[in-house]
Amino acid sequence: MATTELSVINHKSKGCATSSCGSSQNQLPEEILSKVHNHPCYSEEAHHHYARMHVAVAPACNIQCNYCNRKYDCANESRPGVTSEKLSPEEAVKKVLLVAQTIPQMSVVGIAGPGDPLANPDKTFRTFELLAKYAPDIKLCLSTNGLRLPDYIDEIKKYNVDHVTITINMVDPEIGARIYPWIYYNKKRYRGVEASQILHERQMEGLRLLTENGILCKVNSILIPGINEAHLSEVSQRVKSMRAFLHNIMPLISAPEHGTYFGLNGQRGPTDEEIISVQGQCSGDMKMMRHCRQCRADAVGMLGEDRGDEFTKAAFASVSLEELAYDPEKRQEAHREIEVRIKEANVQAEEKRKKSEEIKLRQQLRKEASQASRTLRVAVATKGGGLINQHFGHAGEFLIYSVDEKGENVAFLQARNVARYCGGPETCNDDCEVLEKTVKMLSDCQLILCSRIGPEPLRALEKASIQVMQMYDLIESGISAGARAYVEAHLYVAADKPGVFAS
Ligand code: CLF
Ligand code: SF4
Repeated sequence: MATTELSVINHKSKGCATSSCGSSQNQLPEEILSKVHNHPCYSEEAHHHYARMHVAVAPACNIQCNYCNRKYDCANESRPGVTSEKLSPEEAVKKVLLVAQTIPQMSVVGIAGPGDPLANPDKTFRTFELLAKYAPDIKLCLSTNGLRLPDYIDEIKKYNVDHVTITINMVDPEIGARIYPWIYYNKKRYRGVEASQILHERQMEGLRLLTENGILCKVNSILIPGINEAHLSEVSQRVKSMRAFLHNIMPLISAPEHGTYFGLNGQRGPTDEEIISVQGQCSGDMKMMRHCRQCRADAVGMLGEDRGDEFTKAAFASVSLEELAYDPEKRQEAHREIEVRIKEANVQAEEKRKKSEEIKLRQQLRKEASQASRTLRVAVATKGGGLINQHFGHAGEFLIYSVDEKGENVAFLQARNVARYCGGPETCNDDCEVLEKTVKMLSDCQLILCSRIGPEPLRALEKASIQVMQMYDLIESGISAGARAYVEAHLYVAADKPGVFAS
């Protein structure tokens, strides 16, 4: 299969509902947007609405990957490199026209194997040539191991193939030697580190030429535990520096029955956690694709679905190319409807986003308000000496402090003068007006600390929801203890249990 879309498995990844893929269309330049807006792989949004199909016209390959065995084929398996039928270019185009009639949302035709498209250049470019003639509105895409990429940039441009995927699993040939046993290049077979060195240089050269020529390039990397998982962030940085558009980390699919070198030698695929972790390591430097479905080389339909069975050779064998009606206007109409749906979905999503931001903001404000209310304000009656040592009625001033609910962060705020409520045994308890003013003056405090208090002012303060504690203590430690007791009593009250205050 196309190198790229290679022997990796579907890995529990059917159905992607996330909207967090790095390939979101937000803030892309217009010329890029027009290239990706209906490409289901390059745009996470588009994959909900547009379909792709692969035509399996490229059986041969020019390298060997330890995770690939193209002889293994299972019609029920969604796995790169797997195909049920190989097609000639003419058959491929007939199939495309048939699919285009039936699935008008199919917007992209890719060649992704089952071998490497550029190891089969005649078939690959003949297919693209015919597609440009018979279905000019369909986007063309190819997926390659990159070995021959620098040789075919002109053809790729000529047929307007503006999406190319390169599978790059390493930028260090020592690591590459553990993935690629050999390559076949310039009529010679290379092995080991030398083979990977050549492959690496050709991949980098191909990527450079693609981006210089304005062709969008996605890089697929197969995550192989124990071999390249720690190396892929370096791959990501390198390809990003060379202006690759998107990076797709795909899990190795490895099972003995596939007959691959890795499968037969016990090389395991990554766990979900390992995939997420490596994607996370790479995402800081690179837009990540997270909705890949690791398609078969003959996949048809929306990503994650496979309608290949409806379009076997038998379905178009007896029909000529000319007989297959291609109605671009009908397709455009279908695409216009899709675009309207996308716009409506975007408006709804934007409204939802705004609502959820409003809710978040309100929650935040509430949280801040409740945190603020957890800072207590405490009034202290003192004769001096840093002590809580004054009778409430004798206090000519109160010192106002703030303290948090844990009794920490005691901070002096201000002193407030009051008229003495109790001038002595003769006048005590009979000056209602003074008491009223004092209570009002302290109404922003939750707690009053004093050495003693009479029953009349205690009642007045309780009525104003101000708690009082009688104590003789240093001011700071008294406030800390008082605040903790207040919070505890407050919880009791909240639980409908009698408070411990108001002694
Ligand atoms: Fe096919 Fe690949 Fe083109 Fe897409 S697939 S050649 S870029 S049209 Fe897409 Fe399939 Fe993943 Fe490939 S979901 S395996 S990334
Ligand atoms: Fe693709 Fe060829 Fe590697 Fe197989 S051996 S995965 S076809 S590049």
